Amino acid sequence: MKRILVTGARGQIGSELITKLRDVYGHSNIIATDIREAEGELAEGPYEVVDVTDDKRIYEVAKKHQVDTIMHLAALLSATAEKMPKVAWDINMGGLINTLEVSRELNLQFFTPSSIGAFGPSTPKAQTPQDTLQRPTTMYGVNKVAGELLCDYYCERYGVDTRGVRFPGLISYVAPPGGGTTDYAVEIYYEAIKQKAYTSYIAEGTYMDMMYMPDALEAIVQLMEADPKKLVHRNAFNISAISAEPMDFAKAIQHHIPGFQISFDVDPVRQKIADSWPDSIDSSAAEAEWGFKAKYDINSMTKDMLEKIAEKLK
Ligand code: AKB
Repeated sequence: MKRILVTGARGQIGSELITKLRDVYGHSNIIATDIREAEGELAEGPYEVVDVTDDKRIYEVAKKHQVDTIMHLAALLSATAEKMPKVAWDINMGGLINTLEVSRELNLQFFTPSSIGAFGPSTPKAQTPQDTLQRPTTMYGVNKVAGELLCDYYCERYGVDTRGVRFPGLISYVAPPGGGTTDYAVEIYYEAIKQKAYTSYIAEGTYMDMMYMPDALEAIVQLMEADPKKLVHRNAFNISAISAEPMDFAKAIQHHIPGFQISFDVDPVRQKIADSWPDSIDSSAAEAEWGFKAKYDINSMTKDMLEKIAEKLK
């Protein structure tokens, strides 16, 4: 049975990952941590306030709770990182090396997500291969590529069992994403319910990979449980479910809300980031090495998102 310390527990992934891990491994075995105080369901289990730039605090909490795994989620996303590149470097790289060091010292298994942001304009755009050119042009992308390499380094050099995935834009209804380029694909569902209309900051025809949160959470658990002998890659696996542009979301929503209208007011900063990312990525290495398979497509995800958000906003 695992005992897992999760950083960034109040973020978009963390708030749902904690619930999933508590279901799989038992309530008391999941130590949620975040720079903010606990709120809602998170407060019902073990919880510690941890700033990931404070290496001593991470060590103290990991040791106190005798964890055997760290899932390190705390990070600034792409659009925020573009606004504050130096802060992004300090949090994203500082947090990563601190959690890797604690994993080395305490001999822990380690997971951290990379992203489609680890690719850049010179990367092949369609069905981006697992192993390919990675020359991103954003601070977030620079952090993600450096992070992938650092995780491989800790595995090779110190034998830390590091594993990761390159997440596409994640779509969920529990906690909002913050500061990402793909956030429009979450906002569109809330505005569909509230206003029957959405103004997209990403231009029509801009394809990016997306995934529904339940598939993302299942992928984390599956990868961490995978037989290490079968892993050729580690940091980080391409995983994908949906390649879509804003009109694809609009059409899927119109199926349930026929009067839904989409318009465009493009944000040049986030559009530039989106244009530098792949249109779709190839997940065949993840499928072959640990059995990754997404369950949700854009239609099944849209149905569930609209039902859940309507319920939430009642
Ligand atoms: C972002 O848009 O920054 C994230 C990501 C794709 O990593 N959602």
